[in-house]
Amino acid sequence: MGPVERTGARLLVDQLLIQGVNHVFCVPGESYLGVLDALHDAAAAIRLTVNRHESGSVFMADAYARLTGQPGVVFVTRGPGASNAAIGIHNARQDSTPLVVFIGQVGTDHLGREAFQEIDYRQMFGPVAKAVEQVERADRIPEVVARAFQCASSGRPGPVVVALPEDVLSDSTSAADARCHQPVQAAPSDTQTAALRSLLRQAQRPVLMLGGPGWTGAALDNLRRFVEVNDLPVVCGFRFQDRFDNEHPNYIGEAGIGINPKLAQRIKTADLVIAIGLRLGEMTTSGYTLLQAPVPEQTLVHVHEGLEELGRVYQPMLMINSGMPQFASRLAAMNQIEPAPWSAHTRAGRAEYEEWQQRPAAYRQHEPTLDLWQVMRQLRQAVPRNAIVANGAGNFSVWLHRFFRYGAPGTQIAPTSGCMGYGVPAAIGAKIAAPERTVVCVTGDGDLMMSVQELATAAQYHAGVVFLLLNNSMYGTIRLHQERRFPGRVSGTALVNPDFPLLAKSFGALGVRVTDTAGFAPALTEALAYTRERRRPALIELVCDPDLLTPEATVASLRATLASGEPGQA
Ligand SMILES: Cc1ncc(C[n+]2csc(CCOP(=O)(O)OP(=O)(O)O)c2C)c(N)n1
Ligand SMILES: [Mg+2]
Repeated sequence: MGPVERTGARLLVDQLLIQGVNHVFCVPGESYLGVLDALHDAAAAIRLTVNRHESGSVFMADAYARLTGQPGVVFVTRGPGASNAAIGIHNARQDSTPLVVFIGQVGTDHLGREAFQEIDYRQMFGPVAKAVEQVERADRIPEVVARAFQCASSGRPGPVVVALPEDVLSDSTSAADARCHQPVQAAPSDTQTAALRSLLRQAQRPVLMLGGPGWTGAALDNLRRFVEVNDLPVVCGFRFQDRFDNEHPNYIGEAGIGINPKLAQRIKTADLVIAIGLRLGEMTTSGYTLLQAPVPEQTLVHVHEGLEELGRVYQPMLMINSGMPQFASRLAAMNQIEPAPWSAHTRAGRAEYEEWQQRPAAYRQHEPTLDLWQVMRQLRQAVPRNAIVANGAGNFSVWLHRFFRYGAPGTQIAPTSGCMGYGVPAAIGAKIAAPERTVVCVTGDGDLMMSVQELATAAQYHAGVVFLLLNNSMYGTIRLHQERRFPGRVSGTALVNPDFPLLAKSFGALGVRVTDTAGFAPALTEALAYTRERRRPALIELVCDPDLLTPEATVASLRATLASGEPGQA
């Protein structure tokens, strides 16, 4: 565009259009009224979703970004708005989600005075966001916005914060537009792929670990071809279970919280670990025990988009800085390794996964009236394979992650940062991004109540999400840790909850309570039909047995184990 006079706010919205933005999530504030006004004119191209809490805006934008592959965009107001958004910014950093979060700021002539709601965002978000920018002149809006999108989407993606002083939005400028950003990823060299092949040729018990951002459907197809040709066992990292079809005979499980002990052993005793796309973080490595830091016993190959992740904790034998599509196409082109002596090891890994999916050990002590093992199996059968399943944090997610089988890529939306309150808005954001798909959110009584206000957003935007609430009337995860460390001394973990079906109904949602196993299947059928036909949310409250802490442990079994002095595996 030529030298047209525009306000900073209008120039900013024009840059959003150029960057390909078609959806913005926000809670309004007087600090960026001009932007809201410019969005009014751009309404045909940019949809605006207004939330009830800024964490909801960021979590919804996060899910939207994961599903569309485009950076999610959020607007929040200064001070309090920014503070409410912080949880989502932290989560997006840990999840490597590309986001651009615009935050209102005091006028440039008051900066540094601790003016009304002023925060120095560079200090506040410095260690949290991938980058923090503050635009201090209207004519530099195009440059800074382009940089924010470029940074958010290249290398290891992440959240970028952009502070917008009020006068910068109201000033006029004839600055020219920027261009659309171009996400940039590295590619492996011939030498690196040859080195990988040579390490694989020497292996007897290799394990491939998969996860992280940046995968496309085509990249995962290429990876699957490589896995099938070489009959390799595949482990998905913590909350990246949808990167490989869980029904596939080469899938052997998730390296996450409550890992199958046999899988942990298989990884520990592997002679070659090829980690592709995922961070070798605390949750995926069982607290840095599956691999020793800094020099693991296994030969380690680490492939990651972010240069800074390579050699961060571990010193791999081979490090490859590459985007996932770039790396996977090289894998697909690699000649088959012959002979591959590990087929029996792959089959054994799969058999251990199947065994781990059988009836939970805790049922030996305690048969629950409402069987969550059956619930997860029935859920699996009732929803299409491309259904999106979101969750937040809590022990309820252990049942889902262990007994559900994720199918296609982009079907799991779960926070690797373990932040409560994520699942509810993320599921709504996913439904807004993909209205034709079935979206289910599995949540807990603690987790739901951290974002319950977003049910209003779901109703307002016709997001027909099915919420499965596992209500055990407590912060069960913390109670589990409490029973291990301070048995019998319940402190700060019991909850008195509202009438959840009634609460759901007040938001215009279907609200159903299920108290036994037989009640679940009909309730799910009703909820799926309701969300599809009425385009409104539905909530199924599952009244859970508080004694059943995990699939492995009841309160009684945990106390007995501790009393006998045996090391428990809970
Ligand atoms: C925002 C946030 N606050 C606190 C925690 C610590 N925390 C982890 S799980 C949990 C309890 C979750 O309760 P609920 O959703 O009821 O699930 P349950 O463990 O009972 O199945 C808490 C308090 C957290 N992870 N995130
Ligand atoms: Mg609970």
